Amino acid sequence: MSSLAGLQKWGLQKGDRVAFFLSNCPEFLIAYLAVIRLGAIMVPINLRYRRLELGHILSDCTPRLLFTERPQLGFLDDIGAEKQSLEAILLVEELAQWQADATSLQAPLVEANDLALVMYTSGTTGRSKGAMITHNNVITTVTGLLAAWAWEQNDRLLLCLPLFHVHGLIVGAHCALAAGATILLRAGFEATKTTAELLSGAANVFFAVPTIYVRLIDELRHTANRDFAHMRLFCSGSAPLAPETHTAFYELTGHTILERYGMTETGMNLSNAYAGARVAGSVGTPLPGVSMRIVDGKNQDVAPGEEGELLVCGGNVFSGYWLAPEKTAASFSHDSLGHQWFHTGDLARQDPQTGYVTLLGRRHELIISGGFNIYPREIEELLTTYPGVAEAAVIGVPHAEWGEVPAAFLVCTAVVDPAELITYCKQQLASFKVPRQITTVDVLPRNAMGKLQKHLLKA
Ligand code: MCA
Ligand code: AMP
Repeated sequence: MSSLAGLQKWGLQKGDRVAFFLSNCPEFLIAYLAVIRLGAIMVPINLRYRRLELGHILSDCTPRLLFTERPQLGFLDDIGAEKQSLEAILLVEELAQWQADATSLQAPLVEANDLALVMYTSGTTGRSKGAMITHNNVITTVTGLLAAWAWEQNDRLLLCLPLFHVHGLIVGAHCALAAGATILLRAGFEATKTTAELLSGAANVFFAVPTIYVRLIDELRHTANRDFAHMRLFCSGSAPLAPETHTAFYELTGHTILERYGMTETGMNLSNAYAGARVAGSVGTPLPGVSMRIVDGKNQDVAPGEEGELLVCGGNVFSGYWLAPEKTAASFSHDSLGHQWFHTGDLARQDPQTGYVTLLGRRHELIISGGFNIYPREIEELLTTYPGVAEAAVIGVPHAEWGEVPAAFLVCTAVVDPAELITYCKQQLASFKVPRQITTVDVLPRNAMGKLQKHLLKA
């Protein structure tokens, strides 16, 4: 009996979308692999998403099937017409009923450029965009990482990151599966439990976002046993790892975190060396199969050592945004040889001597909180739908644990109770996007053209 045959018997076809709104569990991976083996497209959804985000994703990618678990059903009840494409909801608790005799299976030919995933990533326009990720994109990232990080069959990865993002799913699960290694899959990160498990010797590889390292360091400061001699690799990514975190972790554990840099649209791009230098504050050099350039505002390569926007090209780069050809076109440029370069929006500088790249910030207004992306525009649009809020501006403010958190500045035409406004936001949006600070101002700073000057709010 197999889930693959069960999904085919149900009628799942090549190109169909299947949304996953599910916690980490082995069934997540089993069903995901079945879906993509049938040539269908998996659409993972962040479990913290609420009405606005869920409604947008489901109406945009029109899945036939949704894979979820009982505790999430209430959040789906909040959504109306946006989920009308769904023909069935498959509950993880009932997966056994979806099995069929494997001898009936006739898996279609799935080719390198077929889509495996549409992953929604925060959008500059307030609505998130579905990044179309092909099988070849996944394979390129996985092949690069297997070589670069010396994956072995007897590796044991402790995986606490959510499977609904590239970091947990592709960098974590896919690499471990491709190496034939073991995955110790956990529902999430819990400082005390995860520390104990890392110390137990059960795992030898660990991937995390900087917030998790900050919490591990906190925990280790109160732990007598800090023997991590069995660990082969600690990696960090998804947000900038503060050099202080890098140093503190080394001092406590004797391990130097290997930092790497990627994006939903591109998989993994650059990495510090496994065997060579792991430089605090740097994301290293391009992974195998990835080419990079750093360009100025006119799309010309900057002089060595100068700052510019990082562009990437390679088999890892996605094939565009779902149903959004204009947004796709705006994200790429072509060089004189006809190569397509993806504009990451990340500002970078490359050390002319070592080739190591340092990320310096972002061209767009992206806020990264604990490894989750937040685009201010989405929050601003919601805030101005609240009675009495005439204008809203959201910026990221530094935060020791989360890296950054959103803060809102409002121009109001009536008295607005901040607590009620926060409750309103929480009903519609993932709670990590809800502003941590709300400040009422008479006017928002704008330049002569009327453009909002967010740097003045930061100041
Ligand atoms: C949870 N909360 C957060 C965050 N996570 N607030 C701000 N930022 C966050 N990231 C809030 C919840 O909304 C909740 O608030 C409260 O904290 C407790 O929630 P809980 O679920 O218990 O939090 P947690 O389990 O402690 O989660 C912290 C975490 C998690 C483990 C750091 O955020 C996490 O797993 N982050 C990793 C994300 C990731 O994998 N990113 C990769 C994407 P309230 O009580 O108000 O409801 S980027 C990517 O894939 C690219 C390709 C790359 O480069 O890797
Ligand atoms: P996402 O679209 O969620 O995949 O987030 C991608 C963004 O996360 C990148 O464009 C970077 O801005 C940021 N990012 C990922 N890894 C790192 C890193 N090691 N250091 C700094 N920023 C990072």
